[in-house]
Amino acid sequence: MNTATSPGMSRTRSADLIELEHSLGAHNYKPLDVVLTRGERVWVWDIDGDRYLDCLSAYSAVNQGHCHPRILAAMVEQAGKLTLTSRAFRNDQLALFYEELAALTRSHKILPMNSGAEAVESAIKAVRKWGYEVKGVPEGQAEIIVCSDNFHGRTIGIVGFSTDPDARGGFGPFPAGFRVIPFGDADALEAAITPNTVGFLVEPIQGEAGVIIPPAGYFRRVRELCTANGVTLILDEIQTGLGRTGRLLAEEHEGIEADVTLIGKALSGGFYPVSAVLSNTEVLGVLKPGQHGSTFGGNPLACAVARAALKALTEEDMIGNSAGQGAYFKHHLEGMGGGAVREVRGRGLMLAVELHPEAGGARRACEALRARGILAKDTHGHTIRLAPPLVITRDEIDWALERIEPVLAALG
Ligand code: IF1
Repeated sequence: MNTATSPGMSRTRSADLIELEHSLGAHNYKPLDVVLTRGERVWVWDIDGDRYLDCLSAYSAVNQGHCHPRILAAMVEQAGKLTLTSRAFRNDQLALFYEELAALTRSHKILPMNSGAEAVESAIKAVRKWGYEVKGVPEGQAEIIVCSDNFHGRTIGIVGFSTDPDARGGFGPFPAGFRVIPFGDADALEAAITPNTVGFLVEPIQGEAGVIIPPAGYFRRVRELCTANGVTLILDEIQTGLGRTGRLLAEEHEGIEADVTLIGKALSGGFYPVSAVLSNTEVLGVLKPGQHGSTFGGNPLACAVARAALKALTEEDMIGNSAGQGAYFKHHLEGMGGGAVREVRGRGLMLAVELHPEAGGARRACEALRARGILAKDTHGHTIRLAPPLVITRDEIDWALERIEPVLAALG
């Protein structure tokens, strides 16, 4: 009997897989109980054959859409040629990856890594070293300023400066040298800067915090303060970058340029972990042979995949589509809710619907959306994040709106 064509059998299979995961895996996630097996563009299918519109895009890693054919072809081709050399030797993809990424982002130096957290850690290392060697900070005294409600990853260094008790609690001791200020408050930044401040690490829009957009003009003042005080401005664009907000980088909305920009996630279109530290100053120049590295960072498979992912993003106008469809989606979300919606926030296709506290919670709303064929993720209790792949069409947004409306209306 073919389980794939028998609903009864595959329901059992779905339950079996969930049970197996539960018994063998660490319980550091509580996913929706949908077991996905296939994806194409904005759509994913579970093992029962039910189709869903993906409104999470793997936290913006799948901006180009699931299984994008050009990225797939590049991956398959490169996988059959050469996958990993380590950085002990050179490969013929790395230089081209640098060339294309530098041209696109107008960066001077690039450090390739794998995960987003590794890019963040790498930037912290480079900026500290730059502080000692270039800025002249006394050894061991470098300070980095970060924001409350930040999300930059899961390593010890990073969770050490998280303000989320779940992310940080029980994992200490942590590295010193970080100072936390409120997000969106340039006066707080000015007050926190000391002669030992080497960097300010911040998300252009706070993602995990619930798609929080800072006040207009905030980043212009941040840029001025960093420049005036010799502080490296490090923008974590791991989630906001690569078209998600309707521009290549979210910094463009603010009319500023970071000194160091971190990208990851969609750099591979979801095929492979690829991240990078981009630098416009000589910050990355302080890293000398033997002082930093990664077995997989800059490998030819990663580079070939990333090159194709960047081409798909730019040549297929996904960034323009993100801006246009995002504005349309947001406008229509704002017009619905039957009282349950407190606020709709976002830029491009990085959107969030915040519910009133009495509306019964965003997790419940996401379960209801799932029952209607939409996969979305709750955050912080009352916020639903909506971030479909950037290839979504007007018709597909209308399809989503038709299903979101009754769910929000039923929340009361
Ligand atoms: C998980 C959130 C999103 C990020 C920013 C660095 C990283 C991330 C701005 C680290 C990663 C992910 C990781 C994912 C949940 C997720 C997330 F809800 F936690 F905040 F996207 F909204 N900087 N974000 O958003 O990148 O090391 O994971 O490659 O399950 O932890 P990574």
